[in-house]
Formats: sequence, C-alpha cells, structure tokens
Amino acid sequence: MAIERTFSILKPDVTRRNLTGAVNALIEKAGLRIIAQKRVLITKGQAETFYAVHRERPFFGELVESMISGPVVVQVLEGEGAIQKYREVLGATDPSKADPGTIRKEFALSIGENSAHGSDAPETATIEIAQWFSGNELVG
Ligand code: IDP
Ligand code: MG
Repeated sequence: MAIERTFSILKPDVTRRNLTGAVNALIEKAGLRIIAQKRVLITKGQAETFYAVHRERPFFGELVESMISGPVVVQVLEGEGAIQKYREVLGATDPSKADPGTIRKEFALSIGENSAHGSDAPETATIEIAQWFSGNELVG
C-alpha cells in the first residue's frame, strides 16, 4: 500500500482535558507519523466551511459551537494507507460503538465531543490539508 497523508483534528474536548499527548501516543503507536501539527483557535466561519457537508444535519449548529469552544490541534499524519488506518485508530463516530483501544473508545465524551477528526478519502484529505497547512510546513 502507498504512503499517504491524512488530516487530523484533535478536538476541543481533548485540549481542554490535557489529552493531546495521550492521543498522539495512540497515533504514533499505530505507525502513523505526525509530520505537521499546530494548536489553533478556529473561527466560526472556518468551522462552518470545514463541516459544510453536514450543513443540513440537525447537529450542525452544535458541532460548529463545539469546534470553536476551545483550541484544537490540527495535524497531518503520514504512513502506509494513512487515511484508512487513521479511521481505524479513531474508531466509530459514536464512541459507544467504537472498538477498545481506539481514540474514541478511550477518550471521547459523546458522539458530538468525540475527540478527533480524520479525513474519509484521498480527495477530502488533500482539500483538508490544504485548508490548514501550506506546502512549506510539510517537511515529511
Ligand atoms: P466522522 O467524524 O466519524 O467522520 P461524520 O459523520 O463525518 O463523522 O460527522 C462529523 C462529526 O459530526 C462527528 O465526528 C461528530 O462530532 C458530529 N456528529 C455526527 N453525528 C452526530 C450526531 O448524531 N449528534 C451530534 N454530533 C454528531
Ligand atoms: Mg466525516
């Protein structure tokens, strides 16, 4: 399988509880390399753009408010089949359905505050990485 890059966000529930390092340990244990990372406070507009695909869903407002409730850590992860692998490391969207050892099973508070985001396909990974990192911030 090819070396890929995927985009990750450690959500405000993680930074609030000082769990950045604990989540990163699971990422690295899975063989994914954190090749770029920064802690930022995102604007409402940025959150709405990022989750635009969910605009019509009933939880959209709650999702945006939760993403701007505190700092997030945006990351680029690299590795063999990184996109699918990180989805596996994340676990199911609903933490009560996530497998043991996954980020969401270990750390998530609820389906809304579910600790981390990961791109779902190569196209979205490319778009999401470009939204948060410039080329010269990605040194491998
Ligand atoms: P994903 O993050 O596993 O890809 P998506 O379906 O893309 O899941 O949803 C994006 C985010 O929206 C989820 O991570 C979660 O925080 C939030 N979300 C999804 N479904 C619900 C829901 O039913 N209630 C509240 N929040 C939800
Ligand atoms: Mg998604």
